[in-house]
Amino acid sequence: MGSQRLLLEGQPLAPEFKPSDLSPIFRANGSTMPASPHYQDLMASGFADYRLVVDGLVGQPLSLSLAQLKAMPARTQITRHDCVEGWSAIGQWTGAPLARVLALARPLAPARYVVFHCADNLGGGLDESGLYYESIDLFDAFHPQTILAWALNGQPLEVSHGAPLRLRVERQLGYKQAKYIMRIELANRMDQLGRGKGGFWEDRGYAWYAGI
Ligand SMILES: Nc1nc2c(c(=O)[nH]1)N[C@H]1C(S)=C(S)[C@@H](COP(=O)(O)O)O[C@H]1N2
Ligand SMILES: [Mo]
Repeated sequence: MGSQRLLLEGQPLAPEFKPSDLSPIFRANGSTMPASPHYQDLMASGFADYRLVVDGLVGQPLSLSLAQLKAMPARTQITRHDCVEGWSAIGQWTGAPLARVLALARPLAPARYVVFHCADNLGGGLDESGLYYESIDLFDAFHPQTILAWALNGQPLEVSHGAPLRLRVERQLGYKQAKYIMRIELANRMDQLGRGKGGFWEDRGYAWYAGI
C-alpha cells in the first residue's frame, strides 16, 4: 500500500477502455438479490422510496433520493473489474462522483474512512452480523474515478449488479466495489464495525487495501 500510494500520489486514472472493448457478458458475483423485506419493498416500487443516507463524522448529514443522485453531474468510465476469484470484465459505469456527495456532507476533520453499508446479508443468518460492508480511505474516496454508479453499459443498474447504487473504486479489486449501498458513514476507526477489519471479506481474511 505504501509504495502504491507513492506511485499514485498525483491521483492518476486507472486505465479506461473503448466501447469496442466492452465484455459481451458482465458476470454478477456474490449477492445477486438481497432478501431483506426492506430491500424487497424498495425494489418493488422501482427504488422510488430509496434514500442514500450519509452520516457519521459529517457537518451535514444527507438523505438523497435516486433522482437527486441522478441529477448530479455524472461521470461515465469504461474500466476493467478484477475479481480475486480469477475473472475480469470490462464495463461502462455511470454515476455521481463520491467527492461531490462528500462535498455536500462536509466530512469533519477527524474523518479518515468512508464506510459503505449494504442491504445484503451475504453471511446468512437472521441477525445483522453478516451484512456486507466495505470501507476506503479519503485518498481513494476523492479520486476522480471513484463514483456511486447507478448505470452499467448505459442501462439502469440491474439488481444482480447492485441496484440502485454501487461503488466503483477503480484502482482496487472486485470485493471493494460495494453493491446495494444504503448508507455511507464517515468514520475515524474501523475496529467497532463488523468484526473490525473494515469489510465483509476483510473480516474473513482478505486484505483491506486491495490495490491493483
Ligand atoms: N453488497 C455486496 N457488494 C459486493 C459483493 C457482495 O456480495 N455484496 N460482492 C463483491 C465481489 S467479490 C465482486 S467481484 C463484485 C461483483 O460485482 P458484480 O456482481 O457487479 O459483478 O461485487 C462486490 N461487491
Ligand atoms: Mo470478487
